[in-house]
Amino acid sequence: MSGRLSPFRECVESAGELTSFTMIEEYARRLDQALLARREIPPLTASHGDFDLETAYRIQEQGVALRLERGEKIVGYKMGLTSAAKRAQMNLGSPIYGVLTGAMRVSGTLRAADGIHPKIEPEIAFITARELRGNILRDEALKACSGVAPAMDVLDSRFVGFKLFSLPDVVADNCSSWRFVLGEPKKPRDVGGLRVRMSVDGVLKQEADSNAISGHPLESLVQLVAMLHAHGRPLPAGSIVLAGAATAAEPLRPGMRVDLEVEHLGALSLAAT
Ligand code: OOG
Ligand code: MG
Repeated sequence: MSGRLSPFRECVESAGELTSFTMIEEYARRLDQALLARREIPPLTASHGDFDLETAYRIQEQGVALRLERGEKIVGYKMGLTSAAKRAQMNLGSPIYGVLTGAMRVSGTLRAADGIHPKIEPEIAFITARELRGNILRDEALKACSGVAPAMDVLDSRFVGFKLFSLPDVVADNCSSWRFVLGEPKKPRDVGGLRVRMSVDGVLKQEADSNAISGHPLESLVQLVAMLHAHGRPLPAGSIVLAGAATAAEPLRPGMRVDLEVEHLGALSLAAT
């Protein structure tokens, strides 16, 4: 190690708050270019040093702004690392959120080769009918929903090997969001204690109780609303919210068919070409 900082880091460290905005824009641009070029990059904290979670959410927001400039629209949010299985798989510690845009939504089929190293995981989604903000109870959260549905989160990390990144890295990378699939919404009901089963090519690969998601999937919605509130934002009416994976994720490769079944909520399939 020469001990020399990169020219970029030197510039960031030399000029305080003003350049920290430049840093946020620069990191967001790098992640966006990696997404568009389907090219993995080293974790930001590995190449340029640590930054905190608040900075990470600002990088995420800036990255979403780049998508909105391309005409994408925000349709909701996803929670991540809400289950012990996911936290163990990624070796990362606490719930985080990312933004979903309409361009991320797919149904039926998906070209896995359009991603870098995609993975798929079983989730439960809420569709909200009323704005939610602040500190709310689970009952209030459920009453504000127009539907609940099985869903699959199709992740893709912009970071090398989909591993060895920190919590701020993954938050900056919009929580590895890439695509998502939403099942037919059902009338709101208690989504606690439901069997969740995900099969790949007809073989059961992941199975859990829905309460593996933060003790109860509704808790995840409650936590999202509180986290958005801490950033001065409500959860708008009409949002799609993915509660976070109930199990570890499976690699998604061309030719695979993935089936999800959530007890009482129905089934959902995705074929990767
Ligand atoms: C982070 C995203 C986590 C979930 O449901 O836990 C997530 C990752 O696994 O790279 O979407
Ligand atoms: Mg997920």
